[in-house]
Amino acid sequence: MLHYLTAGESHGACLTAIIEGLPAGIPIDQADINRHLARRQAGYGRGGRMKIENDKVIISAGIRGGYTLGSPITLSIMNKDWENWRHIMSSAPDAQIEDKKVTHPRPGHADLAGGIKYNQRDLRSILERSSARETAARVAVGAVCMQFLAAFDVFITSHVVQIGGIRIKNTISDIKEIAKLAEESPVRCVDNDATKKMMQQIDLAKKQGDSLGGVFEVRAGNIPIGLGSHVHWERKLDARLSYGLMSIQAIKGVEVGLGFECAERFGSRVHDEIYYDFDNQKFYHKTNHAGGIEGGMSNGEDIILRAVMKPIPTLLTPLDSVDINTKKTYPAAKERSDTCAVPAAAVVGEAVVAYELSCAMIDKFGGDSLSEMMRNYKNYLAQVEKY
Ligand code: EPS
Repeated sequence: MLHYLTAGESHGACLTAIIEGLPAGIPIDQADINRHLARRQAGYGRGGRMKIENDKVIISAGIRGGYTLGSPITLSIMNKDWENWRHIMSSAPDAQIEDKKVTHPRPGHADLAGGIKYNQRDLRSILERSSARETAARVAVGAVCMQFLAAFDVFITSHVVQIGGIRIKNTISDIKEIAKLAEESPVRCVDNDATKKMMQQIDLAKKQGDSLGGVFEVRAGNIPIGLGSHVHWERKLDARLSYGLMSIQAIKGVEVGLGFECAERFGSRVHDEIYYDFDNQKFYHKTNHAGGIEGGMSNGEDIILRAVMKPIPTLLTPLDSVDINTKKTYPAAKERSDTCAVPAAAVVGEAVVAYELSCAMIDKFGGDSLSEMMRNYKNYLAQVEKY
């Protein structure tokens, strides 16, 4: 079973992730992990923090000579901003925790519920961990998972389909084309006109001390038929992918394929008709409204998932809140933050999808080494071909 854990506070010394359960023999390219970390830092609408950080991974366990050992993999990312915060965030008893103390919880953030639940009177002790800074660790984990999946030619990408009221009109079906165009846009949007309008909306939100959310789409291609299972709720691939996406900070909803649009259509315009390609001896669907998943299992088409991110709760023109000590009304705490982080969230979305697909691949073809898994995988493909 594959599993990972992350640790680290937003302004603490570093973020750490431990991945357990990947097979031995996966080639790991550290530069490629750093490439994904840089992609997550980018995106129009990010705030001052990203000018401070330059996320780079440190690998301290589980990889030798460029290959996984099958043992737990430890990844760390240092927080450069730690230098400015060490007196406040230090683990030593003399930490100056009174500096930057937060007592006015931000509506929409974890501050109030977390403060009450963990019985903390400085809400910084909550917000430091609930911060989306943690997603840097998840992207490092996802980048390792992507390198594992690349051995099976699985390809994952993402693009932004909506920011505020601006939504792209036309969709592109070619996954590699989506990847190329998204990478060229400051907001990861494949439509040039929408890109400009999204950037204008972000400028407007920034000017008003406000924030903006949006919708991103993650796609995964070359997925073998039969990942996940119909037999039990917790093995359903769409359920597992949705769980992963919903666990990203600020994500409020997930769609698979047509998603909520299914409600508007007759069944005949929702379900994807099945055909057989005699030349290549394989089943296929002409449409992909199901987003590559039927009955909780991959059906061989591209997996298409969308997630909605709410606007970031830290507002420079703050909403009303209450001081947790005096109980009087005050403006919510103001923290330096991002105006819009939907393009970054899309990169995090790729990472969690890579992790969930890696889990499903290991469940189905699992072995202690990549070569053992590859034998299982190829045997299965031969079985599928004969079906
Ligand atoms: C975040 C607030 C901002 C973001 C941060 C998430 O950080 P700071 O409070 O240091 O300005 O930049 O995101 C990151 C640091 C990151 O790496 O994504 C928050 O409150 O969630």
